[in-house]
Amino acid sequence: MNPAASVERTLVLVKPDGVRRNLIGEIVSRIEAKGYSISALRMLDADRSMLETHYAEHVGKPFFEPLVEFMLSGPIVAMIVEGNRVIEGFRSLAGATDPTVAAPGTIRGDLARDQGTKVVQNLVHGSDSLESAKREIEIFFAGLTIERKS
Ligand code: DAT
Ligand code: MG
Repeated sequence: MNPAASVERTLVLVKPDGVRRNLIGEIVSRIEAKGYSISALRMLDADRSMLETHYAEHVGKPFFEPLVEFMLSGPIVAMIVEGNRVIEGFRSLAGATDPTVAAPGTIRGDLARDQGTKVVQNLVHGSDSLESAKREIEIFFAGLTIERKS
């Protein structure tokens, strides 16, 4: 535990399976119920170049092309979520990558399962480090400056 950690921002995506299954509200609700705030939100159709940048670490893996195709298969929702230790906290809310073993109580554990597809469909993405968060926020919210009056 590191209680002195400062406020962070993370990039959360509701993937096409989450949008298709009408789970945007459920996912947003879990994030808000945990106490994090949403500082930006948009729905979009990602394009291949955004996804190749976003998932650059996975280029060359067998699931890479199915992953990109899946992410292109429908609209997604991108959010900037803010709070102390939110990067780690959202990944904990999301649960393990493989929804079959993701713990009950997590988004993936409660709401997703193996569909027998080449790529795991697990409803959400969350940045895994400060560096990834900064990089990924720039992909989905290029040039956005967040200013709040209060
Ligand atoms: P996470 O989304 O939990 O950060 P990741 O970055 O390792 O997981 O992988 C990105 C996505 O690719 C993941 O959400 C689902 C898919 N994926 C990962 N590993 C996979 C595998 N071994 N087989 C099929 N799909 C996989
Ligand atoms: Mg990842």
